Amino acid sequence: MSKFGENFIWGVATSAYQIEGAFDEDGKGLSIWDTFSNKPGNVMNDENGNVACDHYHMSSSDVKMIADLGVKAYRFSIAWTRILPQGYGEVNQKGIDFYNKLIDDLLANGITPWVTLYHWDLPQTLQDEHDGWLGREIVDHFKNFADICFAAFGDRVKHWITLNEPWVVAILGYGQAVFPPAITSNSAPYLAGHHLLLAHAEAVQIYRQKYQQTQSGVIGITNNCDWREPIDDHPDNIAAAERALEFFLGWFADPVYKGNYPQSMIDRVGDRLPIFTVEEQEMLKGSSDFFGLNHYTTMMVKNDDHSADVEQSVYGNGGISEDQDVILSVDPAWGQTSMGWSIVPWGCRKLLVWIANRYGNPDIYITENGCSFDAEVVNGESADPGRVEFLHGYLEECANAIARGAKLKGYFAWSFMDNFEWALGYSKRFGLVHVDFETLVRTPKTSYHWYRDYIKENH
Ligand code: PNW
Repeated sequence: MSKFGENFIWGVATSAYQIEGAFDEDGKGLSIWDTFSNKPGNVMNDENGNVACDHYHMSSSDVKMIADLGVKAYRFSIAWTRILPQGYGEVNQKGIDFYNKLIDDLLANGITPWVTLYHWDLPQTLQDEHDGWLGREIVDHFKNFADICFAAFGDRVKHWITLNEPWVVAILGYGQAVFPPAITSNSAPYLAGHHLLLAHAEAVQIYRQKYQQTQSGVIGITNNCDWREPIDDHPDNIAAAERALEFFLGWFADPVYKGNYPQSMIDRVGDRLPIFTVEEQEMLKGSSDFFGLNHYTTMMVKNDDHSADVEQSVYGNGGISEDQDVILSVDPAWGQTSMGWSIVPWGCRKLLVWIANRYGNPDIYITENGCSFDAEVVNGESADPGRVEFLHGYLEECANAIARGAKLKGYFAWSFMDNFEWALGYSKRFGLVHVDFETLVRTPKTSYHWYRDYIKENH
């Protein structure tokens, strides 16, 4: 038997805004990412997702390339504004048609769709009318959108992910102003996060009440988390690393598995952290059929005793660091991707084991893991040895986590193809497939061939 166990699910992942393009076609409304990226100064080189990979027009051939890769699962997201141009109101049939065709194409090719309902592209109308995720109203709007998707696609879609990375939405959108709605605050992230959690729970509740019995699918949430390694074995630093994980993953996973925020957050954030009612706690607890995890990197943690003035990097530093009293750093010996994220495969193993221990050994799916590296296309070949090494290292540590008892059941490489990397535009390439953004020609990279062989060997 393979070291990944029987029926391990091999996949690749993408998201709507990052690949689809056709931003205003066939009745689609504008999302906060359309608006944000079309304003100068927000995205590197003023790039946007107006065309992106033009997947909207090329989905049939993209599905063929996914099938040729040998994966049996494909994770993509539905653009809320294709289905409901304003976020609510009348359904746009052309949007439904697009995803119907994609789903049918996938199934015809033996690929199981894993569908994310929210990968950051909030309808601009809801942003304007309710302050986005700061308004409690978004919870009901999301529930309504989810309901429509279950009804339209649930006869064929059996794997649902409500939200992608609420931590990123809250911190980068409402704390550090890197993503829309570009707010800088040390309290807004906690309010946005609170509504994100409630929206997730409401969507799950409606799925379970109206659809799960007849459609027999599963539903969960995907959270992102880095590993946090204590810088040494001083008890203060060990405690600080644990706290950093609680502020990162515990923030969103504790409510889903235990019904409330981690005590460390309740104690430290104080009245900036909203409180769940007893009914909300009940609704949240157990609201995920599996543990979705996006994992990219590792940082070291030292307890911040405020003896020194430490300058911390902003993007992706692990949240609001003053609430955590942690000082993050990286080991200069670690390799780095072109994103500047450290390559630390053993961090992935430690995180998987940490999740298994903290959350009662749930089924875990890595719904994203990967790296950005540049690749040159020479004679129709695109070489990316760094990505091969990265994926190999991380997958071997996934197997090690399984050997230690973690129930990792599947792995989705991020990403199927190069795409719009949010505020960094097209400058970062995460794909197994190279995309020439001038011609939109796709070329498999070395990593594509490597992943195909690796899956075959470990089946
Ligand atoms: C994830 N951080 O984003 C997203 O789910 C993808 O859409 C994205 O392309 C991919 O990872 C690579 O960035 C993240 O700051 C963005 O820790 C930022 C962070 C983590 C994940």
